[in-house]
Amino acid sequence: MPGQSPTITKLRARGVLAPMKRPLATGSGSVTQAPLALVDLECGDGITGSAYVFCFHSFALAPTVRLIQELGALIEGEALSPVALSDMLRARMRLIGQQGLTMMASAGIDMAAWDALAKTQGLPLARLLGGDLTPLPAYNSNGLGIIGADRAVDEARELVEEGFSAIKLRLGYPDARTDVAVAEAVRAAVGDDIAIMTDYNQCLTVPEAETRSRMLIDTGLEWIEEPVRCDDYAGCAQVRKTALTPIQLGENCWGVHDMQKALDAGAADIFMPDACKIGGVTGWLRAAGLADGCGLPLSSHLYPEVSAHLLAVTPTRHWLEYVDWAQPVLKRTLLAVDGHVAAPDVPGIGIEWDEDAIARYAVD
Ligand code: SMN
Ligand code: MG
Repeated sequence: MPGQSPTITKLRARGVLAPMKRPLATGSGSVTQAPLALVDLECGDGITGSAYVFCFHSFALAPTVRLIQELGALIEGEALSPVALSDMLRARMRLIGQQGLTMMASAGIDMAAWDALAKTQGLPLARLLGGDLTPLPAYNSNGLGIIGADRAVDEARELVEEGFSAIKLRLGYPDARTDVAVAEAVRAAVGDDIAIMTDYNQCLTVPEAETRSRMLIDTGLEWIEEPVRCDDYAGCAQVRKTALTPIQLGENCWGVHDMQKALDAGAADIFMPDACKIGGVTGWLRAAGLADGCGLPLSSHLYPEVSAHLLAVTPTRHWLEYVDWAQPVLKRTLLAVDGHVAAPDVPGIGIEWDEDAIARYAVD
């Protein structure tokens, strides 16, 4: 009926362990397979909203899938109104707190709900939100882990050849001199026109981070990401005082409330929320408002499929992080053209499951 939201009839979740073309060794552990919780939200009239949650560790996959399934009891029969649903789940989770798996499960549902809503209007999510499908500057964040200078040089060249003019190098070797040597080798291999982001994945102490950021200054890095523990906002602010390279933070902020605390502490020059940890599409839109308020450049973390839509409506948009980790279970490929990625011109986010692949990588 015109003016009425469809009703959510069924929430489904299942887990896959997808193979990664390039496993990733970071300063805080390795990712060799992509544990993905796949979410499907059925809303009647043949509309199903789909999204995935990247669970980081295989041990977190089954609990996340189970948690999403359990939340079905709270949302089945409700109207497909993503903001209202998201606020309802937050209120229902006040006693346990919306962090970790509770936030990831809620955000997975939120992304699937927005996908379904956009499909009911026959619009790409970016257009539903009032934006367009503009190509966004993207960096190739696949691979380039802690693999030594020789392999990093080869991989950096391959990543650029995939159509990108920006890549991300993971650092955090046992000694500072190796960090510098690897960064210099990669810079020499790709040349000065390629942007090189770096990521420490929280593995340094504050004094080490201050030293290493100084030692890396001549490599011309785009940013230094998560140099110290992600919730040590005061420590991060300290590093930022002495670093001449922008400090990037945000992938481990749980919701806009964490983001606000990080900003209040002066912890970052630039910010990169994770579409899931920030609270799905609803959380991202609130983060984009915060960033706009203080002129903070916003990049995305993982989830390139939905982030391409979200950055399209982010006034201070900066870089899209491109990873192909969900690609094995998706029918549509997000393509990079001249270092840019655009959201596809199809209804919703554009996530279409490859059911044969899902059957192959399914875990119970
Ligand atoms: C990262 C993300 C997810 C798993 C491992 C490493 C990394 C990034 O911090 O920002 O891409
Ligand atoms: Mg990171």
